[in-house]
Amino acid sequence: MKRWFHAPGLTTLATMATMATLALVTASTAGAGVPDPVASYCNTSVIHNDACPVGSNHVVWCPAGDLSLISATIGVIDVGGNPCVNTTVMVNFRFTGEPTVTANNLWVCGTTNGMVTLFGVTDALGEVTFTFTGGGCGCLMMDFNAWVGPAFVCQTQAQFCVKSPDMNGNGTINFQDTFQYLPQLNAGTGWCADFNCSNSVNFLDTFQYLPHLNGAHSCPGSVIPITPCPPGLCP
Ligand SMILES: [Ca+2]
Ligand SMILES: [Ca+2]
Repeated sequence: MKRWFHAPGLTTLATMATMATLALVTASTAGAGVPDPVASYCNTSVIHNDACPVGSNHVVWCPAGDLSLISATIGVIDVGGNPCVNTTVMVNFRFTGEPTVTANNLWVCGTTNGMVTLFGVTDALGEVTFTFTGGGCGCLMMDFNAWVGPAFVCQTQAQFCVKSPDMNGNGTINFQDTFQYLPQLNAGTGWCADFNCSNSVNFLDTFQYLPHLNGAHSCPGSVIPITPCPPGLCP
């Protein structure tokens, strides 16, 4: 009779073991794909295609995108510590800033009043990167927040010191910009016209300027709202 009692007992143990295994599997996959706002990250950097010091926040950019770019990288990590791959991320970007010359503007391609919402899909590292270019000379402030569906991922902000052949920051390069370039060339100095970051303005900067003028480089976009930057942030 004991065997009859043992058999149901073993069956119960086996069932309990199976349930425990299921519980473990459920626990290890419960967080898969759910972004962890602590482990996830929002980073910014400059993709340098200019002679300004690498690692600085100085950016020589052109509306056509053929100079330096500002990049924003979002890394989506789930609560299990794994990258969320092939995941659609929505990012709300906001740009504000202060042109060096009060009468000018700052321009960010693809934005409206400094705002744009973009979508991207993460790669094998769980990362997605967006790049920006524009025009104008001055201090640019960028902030953004990222979401996967309704789940918050990360947010950050950064400041950059930008300058451009589009000196007046209206999104296109033409004679109006030349009128602003020439006085600084004649003076031999001026941060905004020093396109090769040599601390002087001369024919080398003119060589930098002319292809963008001759190509009438431009992009669709909008002037960004003028907001005072931290004192002393940019030259
Ligand atoms: Ca212009
Ligand atoms: Ca120079």
